Amino acid sequence: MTDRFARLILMFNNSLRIVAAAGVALAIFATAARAGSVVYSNDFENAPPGKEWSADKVEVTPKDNRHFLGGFTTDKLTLKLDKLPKHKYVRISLELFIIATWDGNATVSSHGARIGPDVWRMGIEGSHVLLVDASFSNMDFESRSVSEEAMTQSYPSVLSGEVFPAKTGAAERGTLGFEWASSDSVLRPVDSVYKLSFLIPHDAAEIQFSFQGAEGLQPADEECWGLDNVKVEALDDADVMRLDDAAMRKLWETIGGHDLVAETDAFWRLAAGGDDVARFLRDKVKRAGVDRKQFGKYLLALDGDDFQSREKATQGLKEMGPSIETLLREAIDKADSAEVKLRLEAALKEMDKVPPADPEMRRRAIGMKLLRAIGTPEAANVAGELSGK
Ligand SMILES: [Ca+2]
Ligand SMILES: [Ca+2]
Repeated sequence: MTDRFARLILMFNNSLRIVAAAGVALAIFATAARAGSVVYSNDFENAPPGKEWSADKVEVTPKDNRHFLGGFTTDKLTLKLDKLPKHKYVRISLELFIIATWDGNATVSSHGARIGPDVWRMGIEGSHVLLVDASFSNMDFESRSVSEEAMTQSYPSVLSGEVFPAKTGAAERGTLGFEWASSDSVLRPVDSVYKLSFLIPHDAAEIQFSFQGAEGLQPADEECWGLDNVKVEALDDADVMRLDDAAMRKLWETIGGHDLVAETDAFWRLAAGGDDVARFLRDKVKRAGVDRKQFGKYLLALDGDDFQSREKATQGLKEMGPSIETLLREAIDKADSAEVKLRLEAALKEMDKVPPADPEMRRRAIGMKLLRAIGTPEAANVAGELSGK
């Protein structure tokens, strides 16, 4: 947190027992009547985490004694499940506890100390697409020691670097009993709970999820996270509603709408739709007007003898903007030289840092990310076509 002298005070209050709001869970994925098979579930109240988890640390919330797996900071936690029954999809649902003074999009404090961005990631081993890669902030109040940036986060957007108010998309705010006294000595609740659920095309007998806090998390300030109510289901075609054209259209309209949580849900529902969705996106995502000749020139210059020209070409690529993203990724895969690869990656990173402000370009960026998340050869074809190939 920005104020070095601020203390996190953990309040333990048994007398306030708040009944967990039932039915808050979002109806995220439409499933047919037949229930899928739950292959793992744990609320950590009675059953300790088993060897499927890489860590077995369980803590209790100050309010309501809720047991959860955690708290972790920058440690990488994994959940490995094997001998799954025959399936076509896996769905993982969980609650993410964001605890203490997470600083969201802030980078440095007024004293110049690194305090963020406070990022949390979730992914599947062997997959290049992260299910969550976002910053989180618990600073949903004004205080002299909290900067404006620290009051913003990128969650729930699927694009990193976006700016939304602290705790956007949280299912619970300040319900766990963690409190923080800022320099004005006012105690404020600093916790939030996010309900996450992802449907993933998957058919192997084994799956491993990874969860990790990153970047600016400050363990000394108790900034940590935990998981609760983790459930994994192995599903078949019959459990998952196939997206017809009307359904795809409706979901695509949600992208770029006013409801950010709905947007992210729509993204992952579409991502599970595979080639049908890839083909659907071919006519929906705006085609980029990419100057391929110029791109090719810069690419060549990156490998040149002259340092200045290499610098200029890198800058030129950055200035071509997000429409060259697919070409950049392709070039990174093909690059033989380590320096060229590094320079291309730097250009790509620059684009990720500042998502497009223009609504149509933002929608395009999400569409392109969607194609990467689908990850099939057909999706790669469509991504190539949309990149002026
Ligand atoms: Ca629990
Ligand atoms: Ca921090």
